[in-house]
Amino acid sequence: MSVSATAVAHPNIALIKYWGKRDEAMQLPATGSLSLTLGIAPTTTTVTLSDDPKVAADLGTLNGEEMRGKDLARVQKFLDLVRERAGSQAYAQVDSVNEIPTGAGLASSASGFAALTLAAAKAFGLDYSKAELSALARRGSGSASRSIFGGLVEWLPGHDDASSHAVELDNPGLELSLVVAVLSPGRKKIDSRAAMRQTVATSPFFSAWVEQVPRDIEEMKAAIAAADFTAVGSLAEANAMRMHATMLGALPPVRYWNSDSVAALDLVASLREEGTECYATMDAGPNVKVICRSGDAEAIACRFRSEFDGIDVLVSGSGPGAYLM
Ligand code: 2P0
Repeated sequence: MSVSATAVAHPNIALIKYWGKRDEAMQLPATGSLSLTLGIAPTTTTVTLSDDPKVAADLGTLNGEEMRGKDLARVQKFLDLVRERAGSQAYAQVDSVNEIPTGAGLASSASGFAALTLAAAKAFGLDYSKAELSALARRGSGSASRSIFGGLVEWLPGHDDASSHAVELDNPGLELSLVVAVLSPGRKKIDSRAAMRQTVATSPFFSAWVEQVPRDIEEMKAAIAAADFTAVGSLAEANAMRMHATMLGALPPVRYWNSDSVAALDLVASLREEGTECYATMDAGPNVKVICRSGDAEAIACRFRSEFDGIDVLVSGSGPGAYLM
C-alpha cells in the first residue's frame, strides 16, 4: 500500500514585507517580516509516495492539470531536500488544489509550499516541530515559512538555515480583516523571485529598505501589543509603499501596479476621509488588499464591488496555521 498524507494551508499577507534575500541558495531573507494568515483560499495538497520502481521522478497536478516546467522543477527540488533529510529514495506524486488564482500576487506559493511541507514531512516520516517545518517550508518559498502558523506571524531572519523560521505572535485584541480586490487574476509578468533579485542587484534604495524594515517590525509588534489598529494599519500601508518604492528603483524598474491599482488606492484614501478607517497593502501583483477592522469589512467589500465592475472581492479574517487532514 502506498503512503500518503494530505495537508491544508492558508495564504498570508505581509503587514511588514519580505523583499530580498541575503542568501539565495539557502533562501535566507535580507530582513524579517510579519504577516497575517488568512482564513480563506486554502491550498490542499496530497503527497503520495510511489511504490512503483518504474517511477523515476516526482510528478504532480495543480488544480487537476499536470504540473510542468518551472513549477514542477521547484517542487522536485524541494522534494529532493525532503528525501535527503528522510534518507529516502522514494519519488512522490503531489496533487494540489489552490482555491485562489495562482501567481497573481495573492500568496499562492505561501499556502502551496506550506501545505506541501506538512504533507511531504508526514509522508516521508520526518518528525519535525512547527519551527522546523517552518524553516523547511522557507526552502520552498520564503513566505511559506509564515503560513505554517496561524494569525499574526513573525518570520525571524535568523543567522542560518535552522534559525530562519516563523513564530506565532500574541494578539491581545485586534480584530483584523482583509478585503482583497482581485483587480487582475492573471499570472504576473515577472515572478517575485526574479523581481527580488533584480531589486537587490540594482536598486540604490535597497540598502535603505534593509535598514528600515527592522524598525518597522519593532514598531509593528508594539502596535499589535497595544491593539492599536491605527498604528498597525498606517505602518502596514507605509511599509508596502516603501517596498514598492524600492523595487521601482531597480533597473529595469519593477512595477506591479496598473491603473486599477492606483484607483483602488484612491478609494481606500476616500473611505478613510469618509470615516471608515482602512489601509492598503500590495504585494507582487496589481491587486490591492485593504486592512480594516472586521466590523467594517463587508461594507468596504461592497464599495469595491460597486466601484470596480465585475471584479472578485474576497473578505477574510485571521486564519489557522497549516494542518494535516
Ligand atoms: C511578502 N512577497 O512578504 C512579500 C511581499 C511578495 C511581496 O513573499 O523567492 O514567493 O519563494 O522566497 O515567498 C513573495 O515571495 O518568494 C513574497 P521566494 P515568495 O509576502
